[in-house]
Amino acid sequence: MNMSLLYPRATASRRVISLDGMWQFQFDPESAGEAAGWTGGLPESCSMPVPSSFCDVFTTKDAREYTGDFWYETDFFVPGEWEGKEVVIRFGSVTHKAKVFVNGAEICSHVGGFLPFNAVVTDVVKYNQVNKLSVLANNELSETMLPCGKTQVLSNGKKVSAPYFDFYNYAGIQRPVKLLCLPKAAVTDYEVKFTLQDADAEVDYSVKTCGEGDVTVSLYDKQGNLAAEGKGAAGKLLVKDAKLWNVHAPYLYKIVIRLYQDEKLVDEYYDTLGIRTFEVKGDKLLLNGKHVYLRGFGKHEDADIRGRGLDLVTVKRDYECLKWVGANCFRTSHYPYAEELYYMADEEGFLIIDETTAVGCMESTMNFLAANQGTGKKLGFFEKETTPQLLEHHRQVLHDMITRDKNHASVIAWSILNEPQCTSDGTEEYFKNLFDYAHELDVQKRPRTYAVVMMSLPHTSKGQQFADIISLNRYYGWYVMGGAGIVDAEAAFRKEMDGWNQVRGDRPVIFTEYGADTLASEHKLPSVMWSQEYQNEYLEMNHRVFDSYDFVQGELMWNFADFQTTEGILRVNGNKKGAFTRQRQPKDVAYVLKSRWEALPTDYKSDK
Ligand code: EVA
Repeated sequence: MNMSLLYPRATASRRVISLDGMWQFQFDPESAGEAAGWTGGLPESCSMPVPSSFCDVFTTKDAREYTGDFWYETDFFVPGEWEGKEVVIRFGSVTHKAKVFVNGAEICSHVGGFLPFNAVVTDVVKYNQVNKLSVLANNELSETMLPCGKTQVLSNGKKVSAPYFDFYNYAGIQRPVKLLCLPKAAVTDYEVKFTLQDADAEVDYSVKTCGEGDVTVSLYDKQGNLAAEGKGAAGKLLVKDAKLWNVHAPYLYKIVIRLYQDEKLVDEYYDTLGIRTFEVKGDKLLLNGKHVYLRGFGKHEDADIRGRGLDLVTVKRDYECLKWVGANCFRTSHYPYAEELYYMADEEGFLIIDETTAVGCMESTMNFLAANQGTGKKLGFFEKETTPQLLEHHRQVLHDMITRDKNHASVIAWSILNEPQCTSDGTEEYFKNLFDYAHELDVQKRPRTYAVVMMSLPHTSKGQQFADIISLNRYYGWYVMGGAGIVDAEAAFRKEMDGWNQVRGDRPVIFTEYGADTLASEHKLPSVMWSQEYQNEYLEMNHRVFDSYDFVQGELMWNFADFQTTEGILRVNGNKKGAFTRQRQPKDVAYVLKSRWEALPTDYKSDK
């Protein structure tokens, strides 16, 4: 039960109580809290909302930039009638490390800040009483954990985060926390795969349970009518006249899984289920056998004050903006997002490229110097002494992401890394391990990809051989040959594309990033870099290039909205490549995208 990552649902056999709200919070810079007995109560705490990042709610720089251990604490009541069942506290995420205590007893720990985990507390809670939940968290970055980075110590002794990635290292309990009561014998997971036959669909399912019992699986249509039924932990459902899930036209069935012991119902779990197929065929992407051209964005979970904390208002606004601008797809750059977002993509008919937390796997000047001091030897990022540790963690993240997200109709592909250093020898072994593992874990065998950094060129990248879709992050006209040099940028871009055409085999290429920083306050005629006019010109140049290569099958602009990064000379209080501002209002470029994307047919380039 501990490992079940099923999204919490209240049913005849299950109870869910939200623990979100105002908790208590305290920094622990000396890492002394545990020894000092803080699990019995925080000595000098302040209030802190859950879910939220802690960083931007404070008004001092020390608090915002705090790096190290910190504590969250709340009280919760466990109903007496739950005795004899399994009681679990389910964290949507704690960034980046967590150790959980209940009534002072250590329950579990977890590493990785963007996926759920469970604390089974059946034997430690006091029933019909109030209990104390304490979480010791830590937000330090390292090279053996994802995302990669390191911690630096300032001359005043304070630690600060040095991310190897371009987004602010927001931390805290950033997603919902739920108290669950589950039956001892229960459904722990299920998976489905689809075959379409004329108007009908076959749903191959398999269900995992803890405890023996008889399983039934029922599929209901939107009106609540039974559409198909199966008996046994694995089997096939035949859905007559299946209504398919589609882009912007989603149809969701309800799947209900029941577990019986001696003909008595002991557990019931339900989920929404979209029936669809997705595959790469030659250089085309096919949804339900029909060609689809991707258009949309790389996104972030990022908003004013709450940082990376789940905020349903922002989630709703984002989907409204995505629909308005004519997008059909986004990438969860650079980490798996909150589950609520995937359910909404299923409901709204959006396609998701689901990305792991593998960002920053790149030899920066900083880590290169530290790792190779004095040796003069150039080591690749995947050839370090610590690489086996990183790989183990990466496998865990991939496992949990695919386990959590595999049944969403919206999820069409796995992005296994973002911009890794993939020109050195260690790349192949590291990549093969993960790309094979993704196929092993996913019964639907969704295409696997990773976002290829600028410096990785068609003939130097050792990673591209593993990708089912080649995904490029390219900034011709921004980081290179910007401004008046955009003419040369276009020529260099085309030259590189000709190179990809030589090595791609019969695979599609999509753009997972292209963009230019732009201040919503700036206009200039003629354009200069950072002005809205330049962002428009930059995009128009990129689109011209995309339109001239038929094997380019998607364009995900960087970024949907402006977002917070670490401060520095390359960023004006954050990354400003958004088509929308951080407050989700359109820049001029959003209208350029809207008129292009609304005019492009869904199956753009299908006949070529
Ligand atoms: C950028 N470029 O420079 C973006 C980053 C992103 O924010 C990248 O994948 O190549 C990264 O994280 O704006």
